[in-house]
Amino acid sequence: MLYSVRMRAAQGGAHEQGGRHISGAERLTEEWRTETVVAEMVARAFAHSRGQADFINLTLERVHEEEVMKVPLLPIRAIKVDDMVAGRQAALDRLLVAGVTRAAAYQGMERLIALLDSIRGAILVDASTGERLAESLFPDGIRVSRMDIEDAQQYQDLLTEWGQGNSHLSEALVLASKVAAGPGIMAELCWSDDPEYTAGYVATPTEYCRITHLKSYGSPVGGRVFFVQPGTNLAALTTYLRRQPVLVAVGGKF
Ligand code: WAQ
Ligand code: MG
Repeated sequence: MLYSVRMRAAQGGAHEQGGRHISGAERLTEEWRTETVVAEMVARAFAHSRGQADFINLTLERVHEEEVMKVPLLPIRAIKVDDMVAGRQAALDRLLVAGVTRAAAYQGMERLIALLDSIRGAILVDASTGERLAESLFPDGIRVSRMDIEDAQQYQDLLTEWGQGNSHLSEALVLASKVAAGPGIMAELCWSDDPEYTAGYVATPTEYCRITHLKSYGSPVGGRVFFVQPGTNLAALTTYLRRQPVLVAVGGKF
């Protein structure tokens, strides 16, 4: 039996009361592991480099196996750059290759750069115009949840083989694999909100392109932008992102 376990932590009160977002996490885990997963999440919320949380929301929900969809793990491409400027240029190039227009790629990136502080969820943007979508429904962005890796041991072995042991990458790659399989997603742009973590990525339905510098060291502002094909059914897409249980399979064929 599977449980969806979700955590969001804030400082200065709950998110919905104007608290500052500190951290979040989401897992889809076997029932027998839920206590361990909850303990890990609480520890993470209390010891985050963005600050001390004073509000933590934990949600546990049973998920029926027959609702679970499987999607493939995206392969990783690594791009090493010397600094943030080169990294952002590389990211724009990848977005164009993915079919996002130049205007939308710039505007999407500008929306992340313009954030004064990190918000909880991802910003949806039209991949043709750069216009923000579904903002009134989701002013704090869309929080993707109910996803996990199917086989944690196999995944860990694979990441070790690739020389990529860190938890930022392992979590981001699972999230990006779910997002990339979403109906109407053309690309995702992300960089971390952890001050000491400058890496980010552009993901498309065919690859996760990891870029070593997408923001300056010390900045607590990160975020995600999802570029959406014009004409996409937004209700179907946001429901998929927020609610569809997804297990990401290593090396699967779908
Ligand atoms: N759904 C939607 N948006 C999210 C979610 C989610 N589940 N989790 C985080 N975000 C948004 C939110 O605005 C965060 O402030 C922002 O993304 C960054 O989240 O080495 O660490 O968890 O290849 O800080 C990418 C590079 C690391 C990894 C990403 O993101 C690598 C990272 P963070
Ligand atoms: Mg973070």
